[in-house]
Amino acid sequence: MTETATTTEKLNKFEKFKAEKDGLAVKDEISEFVKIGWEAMDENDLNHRLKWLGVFFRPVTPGKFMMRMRIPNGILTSSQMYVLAEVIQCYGDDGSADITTRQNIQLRGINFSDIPDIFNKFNTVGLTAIQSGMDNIRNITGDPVAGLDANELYDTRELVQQIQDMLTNKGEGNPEFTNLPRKFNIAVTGGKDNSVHAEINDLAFVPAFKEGFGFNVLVGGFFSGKRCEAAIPLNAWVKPEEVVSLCKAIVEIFRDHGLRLNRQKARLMWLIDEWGLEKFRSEVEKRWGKTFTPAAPKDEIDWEKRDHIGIYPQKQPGLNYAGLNIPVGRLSADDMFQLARLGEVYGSGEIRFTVEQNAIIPNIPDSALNTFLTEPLLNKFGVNPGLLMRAVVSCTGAQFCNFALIETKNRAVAMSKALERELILSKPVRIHWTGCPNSCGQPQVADIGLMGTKVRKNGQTVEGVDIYMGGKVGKDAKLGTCVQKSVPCEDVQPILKEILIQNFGAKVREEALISH
Ligand code: SRM
Ligand code: SF4
Repeated sequence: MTETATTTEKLNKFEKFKAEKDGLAVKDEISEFVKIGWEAMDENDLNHRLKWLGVFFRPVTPGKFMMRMRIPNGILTSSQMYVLAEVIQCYGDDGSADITTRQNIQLRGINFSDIPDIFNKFNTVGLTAIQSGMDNIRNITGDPVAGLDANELYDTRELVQQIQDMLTNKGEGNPEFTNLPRKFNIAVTGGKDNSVHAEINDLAFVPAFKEGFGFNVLVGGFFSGKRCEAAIPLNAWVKPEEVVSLCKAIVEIFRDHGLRLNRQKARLMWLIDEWGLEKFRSEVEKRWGKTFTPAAPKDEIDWEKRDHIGIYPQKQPGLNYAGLNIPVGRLSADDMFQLARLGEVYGSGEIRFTVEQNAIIPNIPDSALNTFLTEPLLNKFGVNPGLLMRAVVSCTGAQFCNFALIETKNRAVAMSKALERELILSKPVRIHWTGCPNSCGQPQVADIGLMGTKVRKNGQTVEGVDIYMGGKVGKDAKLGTCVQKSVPCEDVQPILKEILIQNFGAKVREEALISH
């Protein structure tokens, strides 16, 4: 138990239920819960503690649960993908999956009584969903083309796996980290284009040379309904072999000293504010047991961010990776079987995900490319999509999320298609939709971000958005800001059209002009 929590009498309700019973305790109780049924469960077990197992009760679809996996570095084998597809296939139209903005997969439509069996299936292929929600460390992101990219500086795969293994006790659950003050995000980037949005993580490692190759450390990045901050430099440079122990030290500091009184002020940056960066840095040094080497004066992020959509040669001669555009990350069981099959037949039995909610199939030989390109799945998930579709990102929204103020995913796809019909674009424009100020769809990193809100129109309350602009990713990443508030969703399309024309060089299609 933390200093902050024990020294106060006024624990918020989340701290109270965590103090009453450890989140991970539900691991041993799941068979009992299944026996009594979810309707009879204690409210905190159902709504909150199950998230320590990656199981989410969905008030919008009661009885149809969501499971959030952990997919370190966003990499799955085809066998793992088959298992995930089999899980949701049982639920007919209710079964679906989403690729998330953390290179991860969420499964939907899950019947509660099937959960123990599903965990057994996960075990057979080395999958885990442990500690993926609530006050735990989220999926650890890494470079999506790690080990494939001729220009990469560091292959992040093993390191990301090691961090996950340390924090989750190899996927079994780690009692040391079951009671953090709040969620915690970690990213490791190994390429020159910052493919993981390092700047919006609580802890991020970006490539930098000092005494050889290593990483500059960034801390405190986060989005919340109350406040959004880009991560700041810790003025520390570490060698790759020091990353795991430093992650441990920083997460321990957060666990033991993070602020817990007010849940809206509990992310790592609030502790850094309270202590000041110098004190935070020196407390981390003490916990780590080493003195920091000051940061390298410059990091190696000096490329524009790539979206990885298309066919690209790998550093291995004769091999290619294919980046498939999965609109807003939504997958059916059949799509997943097909992706797994494509990975197996054409590649090396591997599928990867990006933080833009797309998929990559690596290791396709030159000789197989032409046949690969004739696969029917590529008609749905193209390698050369329209310039808005290829970059659209959306959070879950009202279909499944009870925080949502608007429907997002269907709207995002429909509007991208409609705008592509009206406009000729010369470059991709990254439009991110998010259903509420929690910002899971990261509107602040987008060229154009749309954040769900409720607005008044003609005396009625209707779904609307606040519009963000100016987000810059990759080199010199910077967060966008709100430029227009409270636009009813039904009025958004013409406003986006105008923004695309004025700010992104779009031209109106002649056919569109004629049909007007
Ligand atoms: Fe998120 C809560 C979905 C990435 C900030 N997020 C939620 C919940 C769990 C709320 C709930 O219980 O319904 C959403 C689940 C809805 C559902 O059924 O899918 C949810 N968040 C998502 C996902 C699935 C959006 C997506 O469509 O991709 C992403 C899952 C990532 C993963 O695999 O773990 C997701 N969430 C993010 C990100 C983006 C990121 O990490 O880069 C953020 C902003 C960055 C950050 O956290 O600093 C984000 N989610 C939040 C917050 C605000 C956190 C805060 O400090 O206040 C909440 C609310 C909360 O935690 O209280 C939240
Ligand atoms: Fe739900 Fe809001 Fe997150 Fe969208 S941004 S998934 S609506 S919590």
